[in-house]
Amino acid sequence: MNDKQRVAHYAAQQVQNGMVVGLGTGSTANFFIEELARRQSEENLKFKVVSSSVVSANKAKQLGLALLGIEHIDGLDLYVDGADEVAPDLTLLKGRGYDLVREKLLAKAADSFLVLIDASKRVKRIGENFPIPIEVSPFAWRLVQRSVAAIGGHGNLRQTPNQDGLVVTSHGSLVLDVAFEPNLDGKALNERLNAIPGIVEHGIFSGLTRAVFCGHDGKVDEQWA
Ligand code: ABF
Repeated sequence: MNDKQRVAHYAAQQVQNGMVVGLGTGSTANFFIEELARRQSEENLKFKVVSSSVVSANKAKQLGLALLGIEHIDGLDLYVDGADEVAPDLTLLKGRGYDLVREKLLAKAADSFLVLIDASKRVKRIGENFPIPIEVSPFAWRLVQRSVAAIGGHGNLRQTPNQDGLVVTSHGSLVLDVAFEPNLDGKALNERLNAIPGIVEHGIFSGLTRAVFCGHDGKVDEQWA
């Protein structure tokens, strides 16, 4: 079992009968979904799920989980997802899988948001390893690019993997991947990006995390907010 699997199995123990559970997106979230399906069939655990992406929704359906539409819920008990970077104050960078609008919506709405990582995701500062993904309305991208440049960010529209077009998210947004000067920390950047019109959502998750579970060297560390 690798660290991502271990931490996903550990987090699945937090799910109790009757809960509505938000499913994240990515390889760690996939292990979590599989473990929930195992608990449903082997332990007769009863719960419902809501998904942050089409990919995770399809996986949940295939495994026989009871899936609610995000538009039909008015809250959820738990949201469990991976992250690309985690800073010491539990600010996150997410969204390299570009479903960050639903991810942030569920993280905010959940009574508890649990983040599952391995040790490679820990950073001193958000933006250390990756640019910040910023979803923009297609007509707004040039003006947003100029606004982020004014606060020290430089980046371009995300291309498809074979570079033959632009990435378009499931809600029809484009994605700017933006690198910022290292003097701005995640919290400050979050506030500045929240104030720019034309940004649909961005990948900094500040003040949302309840706990980070980190798998490393065969064990799991918990860090609570
Ligand atoms: C998505 O998957 C993203 O928000 C996050 O960027 C990423 C984590 O992926 P993995 O678990 O595969 O490392 O949730």
